[in-house]
Amino acid sequence: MLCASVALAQEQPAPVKPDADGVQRIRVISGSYFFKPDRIVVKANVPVEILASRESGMTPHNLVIQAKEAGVMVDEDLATDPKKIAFTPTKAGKYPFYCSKKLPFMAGHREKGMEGVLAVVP
Ligand SMILES: [Cu+2]
Repeated sequence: MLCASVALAQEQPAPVKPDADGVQRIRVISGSYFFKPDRIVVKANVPVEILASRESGMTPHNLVIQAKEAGVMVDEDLATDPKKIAFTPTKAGKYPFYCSKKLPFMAGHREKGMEGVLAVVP
């Protein structure tokens, strides 16, 4: 029981602290082939702004979240200048985010590790 709760505590960091205007802001950096952080915890029904960018280089990356049930549909190409991605998740749950870029006959970026979890808590 103790072990289980310790494991759970490690797996579930505290939600992003909202700014004074009530928006949960988080900076996400992408690169070949990662997202940092790869785990984002936010509260449901509170506005979220992800400020997302990619490292310099030739490789294109994007940020995709397909969580229709939570009202979150994101598909944004990322640049070295941070891009603001705003949404308000309406339903608790764990939703994957990933990069959908892929060259023909190659493993996609998601398979190479460009994947994370958006955890929405009540
Ligand atoms: Cu990518």
